[in-house]
Amino acid sequence: TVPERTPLPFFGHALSVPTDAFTQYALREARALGPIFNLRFFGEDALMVSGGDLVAELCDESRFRKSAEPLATVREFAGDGLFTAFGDEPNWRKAHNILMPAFSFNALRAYHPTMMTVARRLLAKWDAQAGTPVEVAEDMTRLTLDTIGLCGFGHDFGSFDRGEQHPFIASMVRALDHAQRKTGFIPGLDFLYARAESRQQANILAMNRLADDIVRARRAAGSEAAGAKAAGPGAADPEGGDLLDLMLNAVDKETGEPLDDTNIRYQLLTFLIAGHETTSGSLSFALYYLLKNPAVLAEARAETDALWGDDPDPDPSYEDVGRLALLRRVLNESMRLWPTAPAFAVEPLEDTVIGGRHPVRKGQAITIITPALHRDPGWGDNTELFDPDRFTPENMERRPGHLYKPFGNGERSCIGRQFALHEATLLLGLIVHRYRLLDHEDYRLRIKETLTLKPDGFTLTPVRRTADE
Ligand code: MNH
Repeated sequence: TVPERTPLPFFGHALSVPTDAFTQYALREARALGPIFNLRFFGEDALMVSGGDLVAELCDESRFRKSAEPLATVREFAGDGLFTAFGDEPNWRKAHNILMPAFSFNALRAYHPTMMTVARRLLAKWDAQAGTPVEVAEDMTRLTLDTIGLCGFGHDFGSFDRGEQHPFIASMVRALDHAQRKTGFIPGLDFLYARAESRQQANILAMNRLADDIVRARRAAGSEAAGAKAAGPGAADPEGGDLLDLMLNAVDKETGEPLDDTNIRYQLLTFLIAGHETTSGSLSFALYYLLKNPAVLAEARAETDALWGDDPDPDPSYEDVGRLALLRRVLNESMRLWPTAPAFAVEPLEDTVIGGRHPVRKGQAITIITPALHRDPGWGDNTELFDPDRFTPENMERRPGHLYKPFGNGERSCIGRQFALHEATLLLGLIVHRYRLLDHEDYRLRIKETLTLKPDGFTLTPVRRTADE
């Protein structure tokens, strides 16, 4: 009863699904086949859901929980880390309990000065490029990687001092790319993929080496300073320590246990990747939409001018970021159109029926195609239009819940949400206050998929504002 294209024998739909553009394919199929459709990969069914009513059901945590099954290829390096842990793996709750304090209100406040330090690095780079094009996604990745490195781990990636991306990024991009492609590998033909698999092992080793270096440095500094804060200069220093302190030293109040060394490594990779990759993409899309919507850009600039006047080098307070209401709506609307973590999966706790007529089995993975959900008719006409006013308080109240899920759902939703929103809003504020943005190449949006989404090859030219602009 669930709509489905005619499948091939054995392959099912595997040959028509592009693994390097899965989200865009699923978005097209959702348009053609409707709010629920089925894909088959080598005999396995994969339900794809994007209708608001169905998603409202799937977000009921008394009936469904997160499925990490589609993340199997990411588990090869992130193991039972917070993001990839199965619903019933004990290390999920343990790590959740231990790491939550790093995302408290007070912790976020403590990160703010470090976020400013890194934002200034980006402004310095753009100033120095003086009216020449910048590669947006690359620079946003420099910013978000340095930010999570310093805030979470007291580790300075120094990404702005490098012409090339940091080697960690090179390994990570290849590892994510492989994880994405592997979902389309044909069972039984392992020999075809042997070389790619051995390269993947090398990528994982390289990432593990960095994680181990970071842990070793902190343990050494910790024993030297005997209890004193180990964080380096410019590092954030929330009460109770940063993420790494919590990973290494805190115990779970429920079990009385700390994290084990293997799990600590998984958490490091998890936070180094999840802590920057999606924020970088979201910032890039937000800049794209600001560039293409001059009226919104002008309004956003007026918002920053109201706070910082013509001070060429403002020092925004933590509270200022909360006052950038339009820029927050710009981010929200950018993440509606292109949620950079574009899917999540749930599984029924028991055999059940969804939408009143589709039976689903206990434990069966059901994937929610977020960008398709974000174009549900519940959003009104013309869902392709960029309109930040969809996120005014009045309009948000008027809309049914569960139509907007850029950060996933429930207890397995994004732990870094406030961190990301603060970091991104702050940077957008500083950028629109300081620069005119020139669309020198009349950029046409193309989406690059590496499990997460980014605008492909997007460049713009920032030019310092003068007093009367
Ligand atoms: Mn984040 C989970 C999107 C920023 C760390 N994140 C999720 C999920 C989505 C998501 C969607 C749920 C996935 C699922 O159900 O399978 N995250 C985002 C987006 C941004 C983001 C769109 C930025 C914009 N995330 C961040 C940042 C951090 C972070 C920043 C860390 C500092 N996210 C996580 C972790 C999880 C997660 C850890 C897993 C949480 C859990 O399962 O307990």
